[in-house]
Amino acid sequence: MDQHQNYDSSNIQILEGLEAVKKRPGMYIGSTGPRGLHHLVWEIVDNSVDEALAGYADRIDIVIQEDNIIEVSDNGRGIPVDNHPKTNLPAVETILTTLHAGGKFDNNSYKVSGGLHGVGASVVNALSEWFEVEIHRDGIEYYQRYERGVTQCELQERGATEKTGTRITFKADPLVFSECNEYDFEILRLRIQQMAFLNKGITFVITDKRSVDGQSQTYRYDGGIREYVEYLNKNKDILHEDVIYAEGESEDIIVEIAMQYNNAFTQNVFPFTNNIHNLEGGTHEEGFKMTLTRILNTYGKNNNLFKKDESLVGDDTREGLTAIISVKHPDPQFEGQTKSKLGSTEVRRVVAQILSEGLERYLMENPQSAKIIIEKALLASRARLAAKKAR
Ligand code: 0RA
Repeated sequence: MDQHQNYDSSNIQILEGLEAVKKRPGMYIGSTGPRGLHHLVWEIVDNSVDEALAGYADRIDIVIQEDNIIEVSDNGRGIPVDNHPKTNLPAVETILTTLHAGGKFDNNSYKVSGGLHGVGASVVNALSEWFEVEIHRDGIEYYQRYERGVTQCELQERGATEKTGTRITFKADPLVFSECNEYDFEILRLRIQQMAFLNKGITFVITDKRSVDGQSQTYRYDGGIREYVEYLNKNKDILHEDVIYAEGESEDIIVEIAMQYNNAFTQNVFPFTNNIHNLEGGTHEEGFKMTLTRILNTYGKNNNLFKKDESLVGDDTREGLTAIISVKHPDPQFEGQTKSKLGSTEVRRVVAQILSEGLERYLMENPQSAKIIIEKALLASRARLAAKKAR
């Protein structure tokens, strides 16, 4: 096949891909209502988060410009611009105009983006009235523009630059998002704050420039999910000062757990996979619960904190508990009604192993807190048994 023919055939594939997205946007972004509209932002932000998690970026700016134009910039390496052998187009153009092109260029990259939909920037491009990319890389500033996913000009060199990074600016297509084209600052702000908690050390700045008194918020949590737990417990009476924290990596799965008890009776255990909250739980939550129950029972018995025949069931160990379980998995499997339940079975034992080590160590080193935690669980256990007896 000669170069020209190759170019033509891949060009046709690109157009077919874009048409599929435009025909059934809901299949790619869930809906064309407010959720789908906000989903466009997350698709773009996720790519910058991946670049940061790979260790190349530490700042991401999200701006809502006038007319609901979204601008997302990062200080990463910049999307590659070299010619891609298959399409004979610059890598950036291939990524932004081809369905599922992401990841194909960089096999050893550890991708965290791609949760429920995780369809990539080309889908956002296809569903945008216009879409522009600006890349700073190797001392050169590059620029390209697309309309409804169709390339408008060759990748341009716009001169010299000192910095590196990527800026994407897009306007959601009003013909697609006909009922809703207004971004809700609160929705964007809350999710950005959550991303900042879940990805320690990255600075996120979100700015709303739609009105004269526009607002801006900066989030950066070096303590990550430890600070998330402190934040969730901030109006509660905590039972021990320091947040219990465990982290580790095994079988390519990164696990972080943060937990702290308060004197209330509700449980707040939030499991995440690749920065997405799993409302239906899954194997990470199962591994967490069974290990917490096992370790607290063992500790209580070994340290003579139980009256004879006493033991804790799972629910006893979670009264007043605030916990975040965050796993980063290169290829997670989901199940359940809304595909929000983590099914990957290996995660259960990886979480169990990492929590066992971390929690055992914490209890050993903090006997005062350990005693308070066991007593809290025993209180729950005794109340449970008393209620049962009364019935
Ligand atoms: C190096 C290689 C690849 C992508 C990037 C850097 C990169 C992409 C984005 C998107 C937003 N900001 C970015 N910064 C860097 C190619 C890997 C692939 O094909 O996904």
